[in-house]
Amino acid sequence: MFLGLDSSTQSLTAVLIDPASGKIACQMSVNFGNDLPEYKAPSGFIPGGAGGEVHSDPWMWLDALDLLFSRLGAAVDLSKVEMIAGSGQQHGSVYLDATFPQRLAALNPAQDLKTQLSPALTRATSPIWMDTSTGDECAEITTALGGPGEVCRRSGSVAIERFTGPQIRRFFKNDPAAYAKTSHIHLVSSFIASVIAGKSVSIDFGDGAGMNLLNLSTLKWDPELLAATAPGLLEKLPSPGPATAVQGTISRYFTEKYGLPATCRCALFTGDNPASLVGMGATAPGNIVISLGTSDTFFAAMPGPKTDPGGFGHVFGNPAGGFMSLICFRNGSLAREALRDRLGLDWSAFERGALSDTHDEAGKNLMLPFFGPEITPRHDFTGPVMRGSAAFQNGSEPALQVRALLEGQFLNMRLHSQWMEVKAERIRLTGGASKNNGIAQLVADVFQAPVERLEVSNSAALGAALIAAAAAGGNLADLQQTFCQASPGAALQPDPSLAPVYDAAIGRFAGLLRETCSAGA
Ligand code: XUL
Repeated sequence: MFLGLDSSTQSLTAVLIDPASGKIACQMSVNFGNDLPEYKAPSGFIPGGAGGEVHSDPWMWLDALDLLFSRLGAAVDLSKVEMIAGSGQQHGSVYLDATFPQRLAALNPAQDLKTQLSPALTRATSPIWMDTSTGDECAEITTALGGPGEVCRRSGSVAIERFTGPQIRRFFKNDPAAYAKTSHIHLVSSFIASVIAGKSVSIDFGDGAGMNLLNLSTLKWDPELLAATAPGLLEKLPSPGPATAVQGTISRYFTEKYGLPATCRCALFTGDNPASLVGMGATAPGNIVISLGTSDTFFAAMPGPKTDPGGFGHVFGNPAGGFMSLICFRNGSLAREALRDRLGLDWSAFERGALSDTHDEAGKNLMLPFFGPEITPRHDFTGPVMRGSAAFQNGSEPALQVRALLEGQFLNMRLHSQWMEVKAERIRLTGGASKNNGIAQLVADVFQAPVERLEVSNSAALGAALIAAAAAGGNLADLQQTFCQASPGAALQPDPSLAPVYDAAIGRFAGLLRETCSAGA
C-alpha cells in the first residue's frame, strides 16, 4: 500500500491506496479548526494579521501529524505501507536553527513531535500563500534583477507577494538576528517530509518553483535571485530534487509509535497543485484542470517551457517530469457567493440561471466578475462592471446576471490562459462549485471542450499516494488510469452553436477589461 498526505490550508489529509486491488483503502482528514481548536485558527491560519500578513502555526501542523497517524493506526493496518509521499500548501515557509537535524534524528516515540521539534523554530509562525505583505520586497527583488521579465525568465513567475523568496526577504529585513540564527528554511511540504524521514530533506522541483528562487533552466537555486533576496541564503536552503526521489526509510518515531513497518520508505513531498495535477490524471498535455474553490485555479501540464508575458501565470514543476502552468483567480466562490447573496438566490436557482433559462442570452451581456481586488488581472476592483440590456443592468432579471457572472469568470480564464497555447482536449473540473451541472456546462461551452468530473475529491492527497507508488517503481500513467477515473455519466459536451458566440464575446470582454483597468475604475 502507498500513503499520500496533503497538508493544506485547512486540514491534513491522508489517502491510502492499494494498487493490487485498484482501490482506495482509506481516506481521512484532520481539520485544523475543528480538531485542534486550541490553536484558534478556524480556517487554518491565525486571524487578524496586520498589513496583509497571513501566518499559520507550524506547531499545529506537527500536532495534526500525530493526531492523523494515531487515527489512521486505529482505523487501518499500516504495516503494509511501502512508501509515503505527500504535498503541502504552496509557498508557505518554516524557519529552523542548526539543531533541527539532530532533533529529527533523536525523535523519541514516548513524546510528541511538537515538544521535541518546536524549540528548533527561529520564527514562531509561518507565512502562508494568502499573505500579501511583501509588496516592497517584490519591488526590491525586481529592481535588483533588472525588471519583472528577468525574474520571470529565470523563476517562471514575476516576483509575487505570496512566493517564498519575497517572504524570506521580509523576515531578513524585519528580524535580521532571527534570520542569522536560521540554518534551514523549508517549505510546508519539505518540512513535513523531513519530519517523516527523520532528517532534513530536499525541496522538490514542483513546489520549489513557487519560491522565485529556482532557476527553471538549470533546476538549481539561482545565484542572482538568492543574492537579491537575502544574504547567505544558499546555505539555508535544502537542495532541489525530483518528487519521486526516495529519501530512505521513515523515522523510527512513526514505525514504533504508529505501526508502520521499519522497511517503509519516503519520497519527497511536492506542492498541492503539482500533486493535484497527478491526482486529477492530468500530467500529460491536453488535459486542463479547473478547480472552483474560494479562489479558482486553472492548471495544466505544459508541452514545453514557456512563461506568461503578462506576468499573471506561474510555471511549476510537473511531478511526472517537465513543467505545469498555474493561474490563480482570487474572485472565485467569493464572487459567486457575493452575487448569490446580493440577488437572494439559492444554488439551484443559480444552476437554472446559468443554464436553460438564459440559453438564448449567451454572450449578450458582459460582466467583469470582480467583487473586490483581483490578481488576474491585478486590479483593485470595487465591484462588478456591467454592460448590456436594461433588464440585465437594473437586475430585474437576476438569471441574466448569474449567466454574465459565470461567463465573465470563464472568459477571463480563457483570456488569461491564451499564452499557454494549449488546446484544451478535455477539462477536468474539481472543487466545490464543480458539482453544479449548470456551471460545469458553461465551462464546456466557453472553452468548447468536454468537461469531466472525477470520483475522488482529495486530488492532492491521491496524487501524493500515486507519486509514492511511482517512486517505488510503479508506472504513473497506469496508476492514473486505475485511480483517476471520471465519474460515469458526469461528462458534459460543449454546445457547438455557442463557439462563435464566445469567440466574439472574448474580444468584447478584453476590451471592457482594458477600458476599466486603464480608467482605474
Ligand atoms: C498557488 C497557491 C495556492 C496554494 C493553496 O500558487 O497559492 O493554490 O497552493 O494551497
